[in-house]
Order: sequence, then C-alpha cells, then structure tokens
Amino acid sequence: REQRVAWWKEARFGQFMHWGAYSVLGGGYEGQEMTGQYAEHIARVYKIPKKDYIEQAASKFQPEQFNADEWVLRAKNAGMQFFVITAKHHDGFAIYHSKHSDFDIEDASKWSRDPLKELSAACKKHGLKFGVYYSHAQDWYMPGNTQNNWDFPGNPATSANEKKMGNGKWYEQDTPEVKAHMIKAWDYYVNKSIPQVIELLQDYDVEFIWFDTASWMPPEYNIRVLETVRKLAPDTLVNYRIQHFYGDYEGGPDSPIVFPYKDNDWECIQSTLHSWGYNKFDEHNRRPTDYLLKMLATVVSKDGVMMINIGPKGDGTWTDGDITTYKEMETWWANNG
Ligand code: JFZ
Repeated sequence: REQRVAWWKEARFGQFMHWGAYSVLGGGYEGQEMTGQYAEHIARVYKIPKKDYIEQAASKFQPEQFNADEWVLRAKNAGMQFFVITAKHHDGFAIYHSKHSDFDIEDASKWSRDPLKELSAACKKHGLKFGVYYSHAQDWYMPGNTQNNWDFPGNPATSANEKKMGNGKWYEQDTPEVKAHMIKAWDYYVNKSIPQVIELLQDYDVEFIWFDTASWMPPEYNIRVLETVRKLAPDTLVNYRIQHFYGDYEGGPDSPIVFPYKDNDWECIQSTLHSWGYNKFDEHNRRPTDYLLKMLATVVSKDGVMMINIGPKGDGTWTDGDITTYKEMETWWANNG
C-alpha cells in the first residue's frame, strides 16, 4: 500500500472527469431540464428506455473535436499531476473499445477512435499518471442491476424497499426473488464488470482505478473485483469506494475546511459545478476558482489529496466556464506556484 500511494501523495492534485453518452444530452431530455442534479444520472432519473438512450445519446457520442493532448495539457497547466476519467459510468456505456460489451463507443457510437487509449498515451507523454473511474456495481441496463432498475418488476433493491427493511440491504433478504436477483447480479460481475476491469488494466496502462457505489452489491462480490485488480496489477492504486474499508485510502467530506487532520491517507473530490457530468442547466452552480484553490490548500495542509472534476461536452469540447476556471488556476500557479 505504501508503494501504491507514494506517487499519489506526492502529486497531491489531480484531474477528475465525467464524460460519456450522457454528455451528449447535457442534462436535457424531451424538454425536461436537470437543474441542480447529476446530469450523468439522466438515464435513471427520466427512466430512458435503452433504445432511446442509444438513439439520442450513445449513437451521437462522436467527439469530433476531442484532443487528448489539449485536455491533458490543460490539466497539467492547472497544476494537476494525474488524470482520472470515467471509462464506464452507471449508464453502462464504455468510452473505449470494449471486447466485453456492445454498449461502447466502438459499437453503439460507431466511432473508430478510442478516447481512452489516446488519453492514456497523452498522460504518459506529458508526465501525468493515468487512472479510470469504473462503475463496477451499478450498470442500469443490465438485468443484474440493482438501483432503481425500471425494467425489473418487483426489484428488491429499490430505496423504498430498503427503507421498509430498516437499514438492511436488499441482498440480505432471504426470499426466492432476492436469491434469483443475486444470481443475475453475479452474472453481471462475471460477464461484464470483472472482464472490463481486466481489459482496462491490461490494455490502458491504468495506474489508478476509482470504483464507486459499492454498497449496492454484496461485499463478497466487490472483494472479488478487488482480488482481480490485486492479482493482475498489484501496483495499481485503488480508491475507497470498492468496498468499505478495503481500498488504499479513505474518502473525505465535501467540506474539508472544517475537517480535522487525519492520520490516514484521504482524498477530497470537488466538481466545478454541482453536477459531475456536463449539465447545461447547472452553470449557475459554478464554484469560484478562489474557492477551489482555497480548498486545495486546505486539503493539502491536512495531508490529503484533491481532484477537481469537470464534465466535457459530447463533441469533445469543454464548456466556456471550465476553460475560464482552468485559465484562472493556471494564472494562480504562475503567480504563486
Ligand atoms: C457517485 C455517482 O453516483 C456520481 O454520479 C458521481 O460519479 C460521484 C463522483 O459518485 O455519487 C455519489 C457517491 C457517494 C456520495 C455522494 C455521491 N456520498 O457518499 O455522499
């Protein structure tokens, strides 16, 4: 663990990025606007049928203006020394050429370039460490999915059902329905989640893997994912959301200003807006650059590591707001670096 965290502690500041099929919609679907919400959750929030999500989002994710060198250099000029991007978020869409799913940029978007490959190479070229966010637990269009799966009548994993059980988890219920769903969920782990983790580790020079929302799945499922990473890539850094208490470091609160110094290694993530993915209705929530930089200074002073997130657009460009934020960070480093 000491070896895995060494470069990350030294780096202190990294890029976080949410980019995928949802970036095409930018928080808007059939006249509805996701003001103040996570735009990367649009498929779930509006219960978009997969066919429509492919037609209106995934098939249009053809980022003509994407330039990996430009993205990586913007991050580097803003003082960042590593780069973490969503290889696949909860919608299940992979922004890379995956052998284990048709729901990827190669098949669903018919796009011959592989943005993840280009970013991995650009990071190497410009001296940044490269990492991926991978949603190992949630994958909304898969039969074994749990959270709010609208295709699954009697889904045991709804929040309403969990409330009824007290603080229990759906997979702790001893019913035939839950047992059947456990098998479907395991199918998803064995046939998609774990194989995609393996291909990411083998083909994309991943030095950091950032898992998320582990609590939707049984701990033993998540631990199998972690075992896979450890066996195949023992040097790859793993975040704390693979399974509670099992990652290489801890998460921090949204507001580290009031956070006491911690003995354990920890991370703070902040988005430039409230939303993580591109949301054209969320610009009013932009966090001022001096707020973000004060937070960075605070996190570092308490021995933490910080990532700032942006959501680029589906065409491969950044929003004007993010470009301004990054120029301001660059100026700050030039004057204070
Ligand atoms: C999760 C994702 O659902 C979201 O889309 C984004 O990727 C974000 C970085 O992670 O959302 C969370 C997960 C955990 C908390 C809040 C939002 N939390 O523990 O407060």
